[in-house]
Amino acid sequence: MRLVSTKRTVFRTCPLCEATCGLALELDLAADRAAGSNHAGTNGHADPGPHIAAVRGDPDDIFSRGFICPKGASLGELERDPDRVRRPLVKSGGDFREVSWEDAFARINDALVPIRQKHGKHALALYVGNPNVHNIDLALYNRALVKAAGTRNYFTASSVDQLPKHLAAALMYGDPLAVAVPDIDHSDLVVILGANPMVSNGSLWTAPNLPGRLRALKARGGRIIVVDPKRTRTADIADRHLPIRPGYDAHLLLSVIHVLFARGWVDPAHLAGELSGDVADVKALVRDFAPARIAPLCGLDSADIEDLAAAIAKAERAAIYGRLGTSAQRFGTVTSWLVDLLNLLTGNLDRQGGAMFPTTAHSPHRPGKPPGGRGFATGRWHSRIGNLPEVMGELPVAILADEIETPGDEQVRALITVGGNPVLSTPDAGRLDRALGSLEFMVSVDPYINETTRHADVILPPPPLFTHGHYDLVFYRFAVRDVANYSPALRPLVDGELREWHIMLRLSTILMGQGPKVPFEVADNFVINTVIQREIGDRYSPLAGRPASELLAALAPRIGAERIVDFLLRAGPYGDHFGANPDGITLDKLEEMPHGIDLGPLKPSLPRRLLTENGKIDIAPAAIVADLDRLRAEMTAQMAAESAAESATESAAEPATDTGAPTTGASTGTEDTLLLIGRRTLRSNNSWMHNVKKLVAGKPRCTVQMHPDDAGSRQLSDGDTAEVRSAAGAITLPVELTDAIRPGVVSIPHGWGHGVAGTRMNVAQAHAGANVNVLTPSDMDPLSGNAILNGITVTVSPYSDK
Ligand SMILES: Nc1nc2c(c(=O)[nH]1)N[C@H]1C(S)=C(S)[C@@H](COP(=O)(O)OP(=O)(O)OC[C@H]3O[C@@H](n4cnc5c(=O)[nH]c(N)nc54)[C@H](O)[C@@H]3O)O[C@H]1N2
Ligand SMILES: Nc1nc2c(c(=O)[nH]1)N[C@H]1C(S)=C(S)[C@@H](COP(=O)(O)OP(=O)(O)OC[C@H]3O[C@@H](n4cnc5c(=O)[nH]c(N)nc54)[C@H](O)[C@@H]3O)O[C@H]1N2
Ligand SMILES: [Mo]
Repeated sequence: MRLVSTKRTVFRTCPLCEATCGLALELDLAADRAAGSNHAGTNGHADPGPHIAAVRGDPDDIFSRGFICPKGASLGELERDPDRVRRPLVKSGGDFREVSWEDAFARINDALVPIRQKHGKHALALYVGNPNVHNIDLALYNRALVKAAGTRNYFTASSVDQLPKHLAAALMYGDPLAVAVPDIDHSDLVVILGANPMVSNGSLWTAPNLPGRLRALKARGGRIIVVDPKRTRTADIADRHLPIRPGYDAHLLLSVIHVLFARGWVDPAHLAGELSGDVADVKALVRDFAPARIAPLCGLDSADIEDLAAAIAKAERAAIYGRLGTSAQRFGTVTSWLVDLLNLLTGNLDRQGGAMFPTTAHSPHRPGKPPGGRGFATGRWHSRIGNLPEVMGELPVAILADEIETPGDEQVRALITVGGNPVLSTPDAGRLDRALGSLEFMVSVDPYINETTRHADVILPPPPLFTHGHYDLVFYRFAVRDVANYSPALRPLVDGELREWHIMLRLSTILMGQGPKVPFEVADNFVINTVIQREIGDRYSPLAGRPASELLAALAPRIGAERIVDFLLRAGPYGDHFGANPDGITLDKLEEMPHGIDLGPLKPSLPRRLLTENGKIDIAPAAIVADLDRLRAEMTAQMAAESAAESATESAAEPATDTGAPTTGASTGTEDTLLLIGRRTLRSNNSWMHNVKKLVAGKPRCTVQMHPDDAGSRQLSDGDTAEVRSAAGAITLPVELTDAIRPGVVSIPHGWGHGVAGTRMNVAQAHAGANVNVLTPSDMDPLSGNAILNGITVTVSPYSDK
């Protein structure tokens, strides 16, 4: 670690989204000193620096080649934010007061230990949010906290996001992390369902400058097809846009597969010998899904479905990709399975230019291991409320409020949130907000006093960005090239700052009953030893049988998260294997390569990486096939209801209203209901970057977008205030007219609703917006437990406050 001494440029991988762009940060020490002597912010502390004077894309970054987005460009403002929490806060008499770390942890120990003694370990819940996967401290030490807590009530942002994708992968390949990504740089066709990578920069598809990569695909004669109820920026650059009715992607894909069978276009090619389950069984499953029958449900023409099938079948190399709009909806797991199935049945899975499974420099290296593993199971435990199965060790966050509010043994009475804002990001948010207010004790590890953390009794702030190293442990797993890039810490901690791995270990030892004073080294040595033992105990590891003490000595003097990263890299496929492969990667070597190292394009990896019990791909997992019954039942009911409605009105000339499906079941839609979907905007990152002035400047972005026809029939004009109401609640916000959205559908972004009392986010307060999750009922995809955030039945009407 070097101290900053002059004005200089440093290179750092952006930690904000999944694209892992390289940033060139210009640091200015003089400005640091000036800021330090001039003013302290609302948090009572000056920005501790180094001061980021300018942020540019790093043109030499081996992966992003200079690309940057508005979020990355505002990293300086974000770090300097005077509202940020910089010292531990404890609530007393309703107000937060700064305390020392010792006092904060003592308070937590005194409160949590008795609650768990009296009511058991399940009385404490954990909620872990999105930034945990963008941060080595949290990503690597989460496990210690979860184990120490031992609670079944473990919740994460995954159950409002991508759990269906993991579950489908787990059931097909035995591995929830076997997420296939479009090999965009070599594809001839990419079909994008329910994702808007031109704005989101891609998700479970790490490809910095995705806009540029999509354009390059077109420039070499490739095609893009987008399936989305809205003509998004991604749809704008596509060759074809199919404005599907929300929630009908599964139907569409079943129908596409129907066409493939009908036309004799099914050919798993190189994977034909790796399948468990009969392709003929899939054919039987899609028998009822002829385009003529399915297209009206999807709000499309049957020719659209035929054309889509033909485009995929005819393309030399195609990749089908589905994201949030196909995941956080009522058939999330079924749809995620169908996306992979379609890649598989057209020979596009695991081959160049198709959908491929990334390998990373830090993933376990197991040469010589035959395909197969232990398989995958859900439901190792169930929730107290609703008896819902655990999936990947977690329960659906949609039941958190219920677990807090429903009296009984093992009722949730205390909560720890780590880098999450569930009051804005999870369903039935109004209820959750009230429920958090009723907790006996709450701790938040977070840099803001926001809508969620204002309920905390203790807030523990992360230290500034520059005090910790960054390596993208999570998103390189989904990257379209094999890359490695490490950004070291730039300065040591100053008094009053604590690394988050320390915070996690402190909380862990408190929960293990060892009190708040166990030396960090002791707990940390335990963690690294667990990691080392797991590796050397695997007979296929390049480190099998090596003495732990030798490896530990070679990692010195690193400690904490960086030590674990070094270990994972050195044990990985390109690692130095602690001397056995002397030219291999170590963290020291990466530190000398500020623009990263490119380890090449994606390579086929099946059947080697399959972890199913029989080492084959389960093409039609039983649990998913069973859920198709729900889809069929709903479809039958809906078709009956729609044909009844049609013959009742006899009016074929009114296509503008979409009866849709209600919150989950079959249609009860009436003339004036609309279907609500979500969106992201370039200058926003979920809920937590709205306190940066330059990101919220300009026209309000938290609007309800609607088609002019839908607005007109409701006497609404552009800019009017509307009330949007659902079974769960109501919000008011401005109307934004756009013909980009499908009639019958409205779109509202999430992460807004900052106008509540008791927060400390002055800029966000002034650009409050409304909390869309007040409208989302706590319904979920039954297989994964993922919340249904898209396709919510709402009414929209003019609002008057009289
Ligand atoms: N600028 C910015 N970037 C971000 C984020 C951010 O907040 N801002 N958040 C990050 C996070 S946490 C994530 S998970 C990713 C998400 O990245 P994406 O998956 O690209 O997510 P969205 O941009 O929300 O796109 C979802 C799309 O699904 C469409 N949709 C809604 N319902 C349906 C449906 O039923 N069927 C179909 N086919 N489409 C539907 C919506 O219209 C929308 O265009 O973005 C990440 N990147
Ligand atoms: N209606 C609707 N709801 C949605 C979505 C949608 O499309 N529509 N999208 C969903 C998706 S994909 C996601 S991922 C979730 C996100 O849900 P959450 O993860 O609950 O929400 P975020 O807004 O990402 O909250 C991030 C929190 O972490 C804090 N934070 C930021 N950096 C750090 C750090 O370095 N350390 C710590 N300890 N804390 C930090 C921030 O202050 C903030 O409180 O929202 C979901 N909710
Ligand atoms: Mo997300």
